[in-house]
This record gives sequence, C-alpha cells and structure tokens, in this order.
Amino acid sequence: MHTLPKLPYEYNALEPHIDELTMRLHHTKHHQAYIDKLNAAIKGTKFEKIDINAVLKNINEVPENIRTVVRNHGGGHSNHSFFWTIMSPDGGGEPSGEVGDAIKQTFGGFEKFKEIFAEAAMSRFGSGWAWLILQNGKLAVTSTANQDTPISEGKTPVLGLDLWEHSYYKKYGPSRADYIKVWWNVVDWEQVNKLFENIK
Ligand code: MN3
Repeated sequence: MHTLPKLPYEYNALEPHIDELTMRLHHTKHHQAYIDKLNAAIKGTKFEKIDINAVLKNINEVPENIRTVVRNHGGGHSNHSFFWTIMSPDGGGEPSGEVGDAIKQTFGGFEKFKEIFAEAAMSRFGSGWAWLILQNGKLAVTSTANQDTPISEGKTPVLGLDLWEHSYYKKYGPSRADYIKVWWNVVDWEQVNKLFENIK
C-alpha cells in the first residue's frame, strides 16, 4: 500500500513563490487522492508490493483493466513524490556541479536552458508536466500530458515541473508563464545534481 510521503519542508516554506494554501492542498488533497485511487486499483494484486516507478517503467505489463488507472494515479503519485524533493526554501540560483556543466554543454548555457524549458512548459496544452530528463547519458527537455511520466518512455527525470492549474492558480491565476518564472527560485539544484550524479 502506498502512503503519502512527508514534505521535506513546511507548507509555507516556499513562500512567497509558492503559497502555503497551494502547497497544503496540493500535497494533502491532490497527491493523497492519486495515492488512494492507485491503492484501490492495485488492491490484492502483485503490484501492491512493487515500487511504483518500476511499475510505470513497464506499464504495458499491467493488466489492461487497471492499466489506465495505474498510469494516471500511479503516475500522479510518482510525479508528485519526485516534485516535492527537487524544491527547497534554500533553492534557486544557478545549477552547479556536474549537472551545471552538462546543462551548459547541452543547451548552451543556463539562460538558454531556462528558455527551452519554459517553451516546453508553455506549449504543453492542458495539464501535464515539463521535464529535464536523462536518456542514454544525454540531457533533454521534454513534456508529458496528464500524469504520464518519462519513466514509461525509458527516460529518467532529473527535474520536473507540475503544469496542472492546481499547482499555481490560487496565486498566479491563469498565468502559467508567471509561475514558471518564479519557480526557478525554489529549484533545489543541489538535489538535482545528486540525482544526476547517481543516474548518469
Ligand atoms: Mn499536481
């Protein structure tokens, strides 16, 4: 059975960039709901005991009658569990370490990378996620619809941004662009670098 992971910081810790009420609802209501629906779908199956990312990696091996629920709600659980960990009240600034070098090399600089990432985030129609992923040792920017995860496409997330309106509407209204701009202030590059070093 899956349970809600604790946030690594307080609900108000990402203020003023991400407001307390948004964080509280996002974590206790939205993320919890994905977990509840995932648990209900896999109850009594072998998937109860398998790491959710391992399940999503081989999503086509999940029986058809529960595959869509696992893809949507398991994806929601995986994506949000990841999302909380790559933000921090001490975040922001420029990426350092190996991931900083790789971003410069791949995208031609941090500013250029932010532009490419924002473009991917803005052009994702409807709900979804923007990602920095690693595949075959190479960084790339991509996006997914709904709660689909790059893990199901054989890619490993290094950085991800929730583009669902529930993640920004209370503070930024319909302006996804404003939300993307301020989000850089809470990105935990130290954690992103750790992820990168572990998977590269
Ligand atoms: Mn969300």
